[in-house]
Amino acid sequence: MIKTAVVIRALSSFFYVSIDNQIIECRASKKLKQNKQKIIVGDDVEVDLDFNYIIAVKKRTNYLQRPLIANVQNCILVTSAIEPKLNLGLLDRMILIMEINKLDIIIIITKIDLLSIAELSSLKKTMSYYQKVGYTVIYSPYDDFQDQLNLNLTSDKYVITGQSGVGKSTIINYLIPNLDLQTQEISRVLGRGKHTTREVTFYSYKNIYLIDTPGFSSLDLDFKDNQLRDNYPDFVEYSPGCKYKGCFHDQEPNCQIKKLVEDQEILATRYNYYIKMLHQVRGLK
Ligand SMILES: Nc1nc2c(ncn2[C@@H]2O[C@H](COP(=O)(O)OP(=O)(O)O)[C@@H](O)[C@H]2O)c(=O)[nH]1
Ligand SMILES: [Mg+2]
Ligand SMILES: [Zn+2]
Repeated sequence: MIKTAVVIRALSSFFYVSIDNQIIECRASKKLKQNKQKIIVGDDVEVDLDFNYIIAVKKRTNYLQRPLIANVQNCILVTSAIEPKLNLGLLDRMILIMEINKLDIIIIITKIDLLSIAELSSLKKTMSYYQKVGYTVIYSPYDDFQDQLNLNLTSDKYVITGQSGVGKSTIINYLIPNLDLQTQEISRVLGRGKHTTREVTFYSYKNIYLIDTPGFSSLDLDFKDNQLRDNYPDFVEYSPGCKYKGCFHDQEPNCQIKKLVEDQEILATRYNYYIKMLHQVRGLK
């Protein structure tokens, strides 16, 4: 019998696929091996259940690199308000990677219970900027946290990513209570989590997959300066107001983006971090 399934785990030459709520260990068929067809997690495959062979890999709609995951359209970027302290540069970098890969973005800010009222209100003011850009922002833990998340989880696969210790496993536990994932104590000395999820892990939740990841690296910034510029939707929207077509909003005169930063219409942290990355990207070439 031949069935279609999603690869949820890849371990050297073994692939684990999910079929009818069962996880089945498979190998690649000889033909796939001969064709040097790569199989990665997230792939939609055809499985011959008589031999537990993967016999075909369907065309990927997209894939993310490091970690390699195929066919994802959505992501949940998790960042904590505190412990570890909110890092807007890191958030912008995660947003950028997802924008370049054309994923829809949900941002979850955790640990707001540890903030004072004043801190929370200042955080919300900052985050309202991101909402204005078009990202969904959800705060945790609030009583209606799960309802809000459910409302926003509509498609089939969500990669969850964020620094270690921000509360990714805690969120997955909220959503899938019988899973009982181990959460980690924060190592206060290092200011970051002790343990990291090293592997990409798929969790089935209702009719969707939540995919826990160790975070997407972009340390080598392997994109071009124009890709950087074109994946800030807030800059793209206003760049027709720049004097120069193709303005990078750096040294160019009469730049609308720089003006909007001065007028506090564009978040200065976001602009400053953009410039830093722009210079890095150009320096590397
Ligand atoms: N106070 C508070 N602690 C949280 C919250 N979310 C997670 N934590 C704690 O932060 C630590 C790290 O959480 P964990 O889910 O393991 O983070 P992960 O590394 O991103 O998976 C654990 O001790 C959690 O109990 C939250 O919203 N509020
Ligand atoms: Mg975890
Ligand atoms: Zn400009």
